[in-house]
Amino acid sequence: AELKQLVRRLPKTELHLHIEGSLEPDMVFALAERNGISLPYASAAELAQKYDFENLQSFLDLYYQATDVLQTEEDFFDLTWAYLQRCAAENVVHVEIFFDPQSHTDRGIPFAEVVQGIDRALQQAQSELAISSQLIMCFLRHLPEDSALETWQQAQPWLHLIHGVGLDSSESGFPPELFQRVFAQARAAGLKCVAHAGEEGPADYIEQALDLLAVDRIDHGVRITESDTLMRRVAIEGIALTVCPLSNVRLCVYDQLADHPLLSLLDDGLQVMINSDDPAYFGGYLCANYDAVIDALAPNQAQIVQLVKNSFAASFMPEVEKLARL
Ligand code: ES4
Ligand code: ZN
Repeated sequence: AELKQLVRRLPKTELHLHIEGSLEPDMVFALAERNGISLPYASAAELAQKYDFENLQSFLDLYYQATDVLQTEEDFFDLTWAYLQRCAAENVVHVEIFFDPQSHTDRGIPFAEVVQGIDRALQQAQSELAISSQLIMCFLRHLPEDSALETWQQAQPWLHLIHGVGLDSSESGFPPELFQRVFAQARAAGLKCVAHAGEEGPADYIEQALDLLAVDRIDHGVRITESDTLMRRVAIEGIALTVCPLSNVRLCVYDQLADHPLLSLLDDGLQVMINSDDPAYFGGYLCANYDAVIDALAPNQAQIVQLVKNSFAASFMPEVEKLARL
C-alpha cells in the first residue's frame, strides 16, 4: 500500500499509449449517438463483456470496429482530452501518444480532422494541466508499405505537430523489414522512430527494427528474453523497451502477471518502464498497471523508483527538461 501511494505521488511519463485504445465503452456509445451510428451492442456494459481476448488479433478486430465511432475533429478532441484528464489525476506529467491515421483515413475521415482534434487537446493539456506531450504517428503493418508511404505524404502539412513515427497492429507475419523505405523517409525528415516488436513476434523482429528501421525505442520488446545476445546489445546501446504489463496478460502473451519478465529485465540493466497501451481495453490506466505489478511481482522501492526514472530517461522530452526531472 505504501508503494502504491509512492507511485501516485511521483511524477511519471507514459510512452506507450494508443489514443484510440483509451476509447471507453461509455464514450463509444456517446459518440455513436452523437454521430447517428448504430452499434451491434445494446449497451456499454454489453460491449465491455466482449473484452475477453485470446491474442493480439482478437483484440485488434474489436478495437478497429469501435474506432469507427470517431468521426469529427471534436470526437478526436474529446477522446484525447478524456485521456489527459486521467493523466492529470494520476500525476502523469508527460505523454507520448500514438495514433493510427490509416484506421481513420481508410474510412474517409480526413487526416486533418484527426490530427487537429488530438493536437487541440494536447495544447489545452499543456496550458490547463501542465502536461507536456509528443505525438507519434503509427503505420499499420497489416497494410502494404505503399499505404504507409501514402500516409506519410498526407502527414507532410502536419509534421510540425508530429514528433515521431511508429509501427503497430498485427505483428506476426508483418516484419519490420517490410517498412524500411517509409522509416528511412521519416528519419531523414528528423522524426524519432519506434516500432512494436517482440510482443507476439520473435526476437528477430526486435533486431530488424534496430538494424533496418533504426528505431530509437522498441515498443513491448518482451520477447527479447529469448536472445541473450540481443539482451546484451540492447542494454549496452541503451535502447528502451516500453513495456505494458496488463496488455501482455490481457492479450495472453503471459498467462499471469507473475510470469512477466519486467523486473528481471530491469535487474539485467535494460531500460524498461511501465505503460498502459490500450487502457480502455486492458483493465486500467498507468497507476492500475503499477498496482498490478506491485501485487504480482512484489518489486522493492528502488525498483519502482528506477521504473519511474526510466520513463523520463527514455522519453523524447528535450534533454534540459529531462535533466530537471532526474
Ligand atoms: C496495439 Cl497492444 C497493440 N499491439 C499492436 N498494435 C496495437 N495497436 C493498438 N494496440
Ligand atoms: Zn501498443
